[in-house]
Amino acid sequence: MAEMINDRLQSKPCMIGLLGKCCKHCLMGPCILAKPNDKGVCGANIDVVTARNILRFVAGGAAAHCGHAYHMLEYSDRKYSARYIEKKAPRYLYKLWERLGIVPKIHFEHFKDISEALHASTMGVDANYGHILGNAIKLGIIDGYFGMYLATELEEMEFGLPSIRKGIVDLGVIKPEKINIAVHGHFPPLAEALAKEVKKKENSDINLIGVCCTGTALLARHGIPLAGNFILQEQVIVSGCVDVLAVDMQCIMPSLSDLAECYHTKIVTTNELCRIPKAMHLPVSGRKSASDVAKRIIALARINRHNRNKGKMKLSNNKTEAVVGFSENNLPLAEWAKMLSEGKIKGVVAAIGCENPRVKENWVDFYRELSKDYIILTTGCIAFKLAAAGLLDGKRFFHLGSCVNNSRVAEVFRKIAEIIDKQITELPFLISCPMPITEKAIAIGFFFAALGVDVHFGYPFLLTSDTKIADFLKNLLKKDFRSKIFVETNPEMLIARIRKEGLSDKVKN
Ligand code: NFS
Repeated sequence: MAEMINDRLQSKPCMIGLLGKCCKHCLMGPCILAKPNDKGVCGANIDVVTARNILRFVAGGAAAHCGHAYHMLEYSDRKYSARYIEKKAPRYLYKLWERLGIVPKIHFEHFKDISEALHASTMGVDANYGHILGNAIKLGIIDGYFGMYLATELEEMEFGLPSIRKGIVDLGVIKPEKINIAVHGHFPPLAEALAKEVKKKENSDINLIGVCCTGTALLARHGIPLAGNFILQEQVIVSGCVDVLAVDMQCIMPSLSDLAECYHTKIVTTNELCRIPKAMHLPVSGRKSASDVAKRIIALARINRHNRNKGKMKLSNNKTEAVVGFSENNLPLAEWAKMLSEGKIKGVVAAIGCENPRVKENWVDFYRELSKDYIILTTGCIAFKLAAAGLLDGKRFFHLGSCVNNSRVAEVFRKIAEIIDKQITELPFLISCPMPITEKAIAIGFFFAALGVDVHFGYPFLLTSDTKIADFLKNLLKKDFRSKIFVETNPEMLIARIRKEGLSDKVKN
């Protein structure tokens, strides 16, 4: 029997690495800088090492989101304006970023910025931690516009806008009497082609279900059931009833193919970047191949269904209804702006990001409590968790889609600020990412901080280290962006703090 995520959690995280005090960018190391005055063999001190680690984290996240947008551009053969950021960003912020020299300027040059970040943070290049952190904010802006905004926009052009509807989430959407095909990852072209196929009468024996962000995109656009988020991906196989699991890219556990060996599920990889040993590879490049691969996957699932092992089925009854499909285009923003001005709501909080299995605190209750005074927007894997808890009623909680759809959260903030005629930073908005896992989640945080929004992380990472970095970043953000990135791992402490201080006096902190 293959190990599962709970077994693997027995391997404890390295506390030195977690706090960014390990430098492994050259082979004189890895150097451990455990005490404040320790230096690496090259002489880099703890602040430089931590700052470089942060920059590399943000670069990794930006590379993933920009890669997503880039693959969408290739897929749909579209172009975008060389002045994309200038067109999308609020004017006053664009001017600020320009003054600080952190606007990526040239068409497609953002890929160069990402590789330059790796360059700058390698051994023997940028040794000024302040400059390194400025670079991290620049990559946050790149992540936001050339990653999340562009990917969302291209997906909407290609596959349509989401619409408000009821959907079903959780593992109980797997139907033993049907042929089950699951799609998992982040890049939706194949999943969209499958969604088209399963609408045909001759495919009424197929139950298409989603996992992670590819699944979230299908849920918002078509109401296709979402079986699970990141931490449930292995459980999808353990059901014993999923005949094909087609994966595209990002957040796909390499363990899936080992696990599938113990079950009948066929794993199919569909993106050139993402290969998994023992999986079948059927690459999707353009519209025609997406449709061809979708048909092949259906045929494969029909044959493979006969290989199910009845003795190994483990079905779940968990199923919850959730209202999904919100965006800046269909939310009552004028009404919210009025409620905010009149004090009828205290602010807007976006619960975003992953569900980290190392985090044991109850963040669901935190948002439940917060929703009494605040509107809660949500995206990504945490949105699944809130949906499974029955909170996504479309009244106080609003599901805005996958993680690249955090551009919609940014648009909601931008538009409300425009209606009230204030800057984003003057309003009680908060990005809350209680259980980050990936570099993408950190990059998203840097993007929102550059927009002037406070950003909460609920898991200790590089920023909690006792170096000068946390303070420097705090002051830099406070001075220029009037925002902060902070870590609070205890939901009760955070709720008490928000109750006491609210969100609008953040600028003074
Ligand atoms: Ni977001 Fe989507 Fe989930 Fe985290 Fe991964 S699926 S892009 S990174 S784990 S929320």
